[in-house]
Amino acid sequence: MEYKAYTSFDPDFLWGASTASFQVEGAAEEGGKGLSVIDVMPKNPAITDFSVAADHYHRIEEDVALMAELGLKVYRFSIAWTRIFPDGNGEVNEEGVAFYNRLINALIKHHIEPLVTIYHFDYPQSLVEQYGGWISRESIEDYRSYAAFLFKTYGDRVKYWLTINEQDHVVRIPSRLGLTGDDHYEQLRLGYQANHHMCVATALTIKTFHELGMKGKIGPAVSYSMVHPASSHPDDVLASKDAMLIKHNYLMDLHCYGEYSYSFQSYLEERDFMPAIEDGDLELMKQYPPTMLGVNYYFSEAVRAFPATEEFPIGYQKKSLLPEAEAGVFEVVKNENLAATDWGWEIDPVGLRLTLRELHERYKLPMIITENGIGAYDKLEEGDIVRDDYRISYLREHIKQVKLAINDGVTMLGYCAWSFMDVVSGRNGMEKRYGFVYINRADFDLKDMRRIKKDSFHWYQKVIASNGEDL
Ligand code: BGP
Repeated sequence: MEYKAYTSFDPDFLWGASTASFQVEGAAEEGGKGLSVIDVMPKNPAITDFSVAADHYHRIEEDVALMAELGLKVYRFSIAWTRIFPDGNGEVNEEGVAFYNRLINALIKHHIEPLVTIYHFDYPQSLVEQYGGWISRESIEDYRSYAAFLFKTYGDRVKYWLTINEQDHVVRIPSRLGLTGDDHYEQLRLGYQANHHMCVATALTIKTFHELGMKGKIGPAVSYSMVHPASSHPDDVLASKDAMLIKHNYLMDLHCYGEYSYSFQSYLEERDFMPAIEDGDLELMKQYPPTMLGVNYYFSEAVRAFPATEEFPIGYQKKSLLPEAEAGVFEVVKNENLAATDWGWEIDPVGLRLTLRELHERYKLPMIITENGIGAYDKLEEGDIVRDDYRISYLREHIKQVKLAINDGVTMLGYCAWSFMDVVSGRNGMEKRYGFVYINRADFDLKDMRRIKKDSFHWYQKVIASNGEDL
């Protein structure tokens, strides 16, 4: 729909940018920090690890000054669980507590709202060793009590909280659960049990949030994007609806309604994936839903029907990091209408508007974009120039669609680009950059780590200063 009159962004719209602890901080074994599943992951010799990252741990004052110069209204970052509790439970590490106090105080001093992700992939390795981590029910209380500690310690200054980042990815990427071995089926089965525990832990944490009388909002940061039908053939349309369910909506239905929908339950039962559920679990989720939603959006996908055959029976999944094909359900295909990034992620700004509308219609929660951006091979030119016009154009087109979604009636609290500065990409090391600020290091050569403002920095500065009018 096109509009004659456009609503502008609210004057208190939160313009922001994001990072995550393990990708930005470095100092992986300093300051009393315990090991996380990320630190013990087998190293990929082709790409950089996370041990130094962007060295943010040693440079927060300098980095926050750059955030202030950019004009950020909000900065989304995650707390490394093992900086606070090196073993995931038990003894508190005061040095870690002090580090985040310094960061939060520096942000407040510059009038930047902190948006805190309680846990973003870097799960304590010790909890995996103690009882298997998220696949055990014991994980629920440890997460809740870690979150409660954060509320009590930082809640006087932090109003916006994200519970778990991209739970769906944690469930499907075995190393993020601390699982080893190569039994794909068993890992998936355990993944659904872990998923259930994470949902109960989220609801209990939201309950604690209310009981402590915390002001502000709380909810998960979900990876959610449209899955388009590859054609108007009804079988493809059905495949897209089913893919939306088993990729995204199953989780949102649990968080918001405490419900394994009938069709998702059938899907799980047919594959023998149904997790153990205790009495009261679903009621608890129903009673304590999120009060806001963080949305991570990079690309959309297109799917066609993938009928089960003798060769590909029900239960067959095409092996990839995230599901690309499921016999009897869907198969991801190239969308010929869209351009893609160098890593094949299809660029779909209108898909963002559709995503926000879909979420609004289904769950009616205020939302904040917690990640949106383009990974690229940025080039540092002489004179400290990075001409990232492709990034400007990607962000501009997506922000326009956020504005249109607001015109569609969606409640948006803010927009955080991924990422504030270059961080180590979750899957592709340092060669895939997302930031407004260039970090002068390569995959294996740390160089001088100096911070350099890219062209997109100056562009976003104007966007924020004009409250989204000057795009
Ligand atoms: C999301 C994660 C982020 C970030 C981003 C980009 O899944 O929440 O931590 O890494 O994806 O992904 P990548 O770095 O793999 O390109």
